[in-house]
Amino acid sequence: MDIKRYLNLKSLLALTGIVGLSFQQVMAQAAGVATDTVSKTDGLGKTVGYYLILFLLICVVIGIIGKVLHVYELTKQIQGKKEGIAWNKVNGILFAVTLVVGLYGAYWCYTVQGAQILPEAASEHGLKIDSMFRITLVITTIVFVITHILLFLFAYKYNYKAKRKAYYYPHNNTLEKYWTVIPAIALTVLVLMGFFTWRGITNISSDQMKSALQVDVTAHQFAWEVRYSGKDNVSGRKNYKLIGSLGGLNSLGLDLADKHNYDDLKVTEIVLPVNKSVRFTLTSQDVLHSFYMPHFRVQMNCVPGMSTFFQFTPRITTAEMKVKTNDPNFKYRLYCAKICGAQHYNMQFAVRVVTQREYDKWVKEQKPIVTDDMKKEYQLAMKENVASKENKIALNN
Ligand SMILES: [Cu+2]
Repeated sequence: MDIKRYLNLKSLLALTGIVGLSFQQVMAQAAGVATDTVSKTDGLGKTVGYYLILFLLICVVIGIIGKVLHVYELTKQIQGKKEGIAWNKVNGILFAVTLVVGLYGAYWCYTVQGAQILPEAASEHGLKIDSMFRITLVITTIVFVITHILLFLFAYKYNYKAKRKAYYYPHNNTLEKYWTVIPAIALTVLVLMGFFTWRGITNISSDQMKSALQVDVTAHQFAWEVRYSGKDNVSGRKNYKLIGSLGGLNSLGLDLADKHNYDDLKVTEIVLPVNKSVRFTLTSQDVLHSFYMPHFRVQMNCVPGMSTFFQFTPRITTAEMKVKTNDPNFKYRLYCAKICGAQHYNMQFAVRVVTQREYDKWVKEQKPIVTDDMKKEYQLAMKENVASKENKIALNN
């Protein structure tokens, strides 16, 4: 998204009326530019351009009002009148207005932006995460509304009046106890809930680990390499020293001395059978990446030099989700959630949840990751290795 295009000089000049365009024309222009450039991806460009210009316009209007008021006060002074504008009253009213506008803003966010929230969690553990999210949101919303009403209403109600004296009230132990103990209990409950939920997700017995479908994921700038573990359900060994070996064919550094590698499958789409546990083993070849599948409430860092894991059970097929979201084009996706470089936004991978039968059919069609060319190169390398060893022995003798 090229922000400069939205903020081009012409728009700004038009905004200040120098080239005589009306506000509506500027808006239309900004919206037009935005739709041309980003309509293929989403509507974000329009929103950014529109609100940026709106913000600048509001700033200009506030500036003008400020100047007008300043002139008004100066005039009063020249006329020798002491009382200009009752600023305390104005501030008080502004506080009251801020309260109403702010609370409406919060309500607007809940209804308009809240409607854009992710659909129902598509994994078993995701339901727990969502309920935790909801509880936190309800508690914080109640606290937010109460404290903000008190904050702004008091500022409005008790604005300075010459005849009114402030009530001196420096300390109250009972109040201190309440507003220390109650938030402490609430936060402890929330933190413990988070702790036990996360433990429930990550604490998996070794039997459950082994019985899960094993998928090995390697992240690099800027793509995902996904490898299914094949019939033996064991992903073959990898070694970073072997990356680029076998005449450059071994991009993942597969160790072909490990037999588990030969039935592993290279896939261009993650297909998962519904209601079956899947275990992703994650790593990175360069910088930090983050394995992020929002619909399943899954996120885990991919770290160079080590393996991380995420095991979960999808519970809604893509077909069912299309019906639930009323979107015939609905797709699950894997994203990168760690800004890893210029093409970071492009690190996407298709994910599809299907029935067991559809999965069995799909998996049969997938090609082995170890190609015939790789096998040839490996055999050649082995022969050379043997020959050089024999040469060494001969030389030593
Ligand atoms: Cu990234």
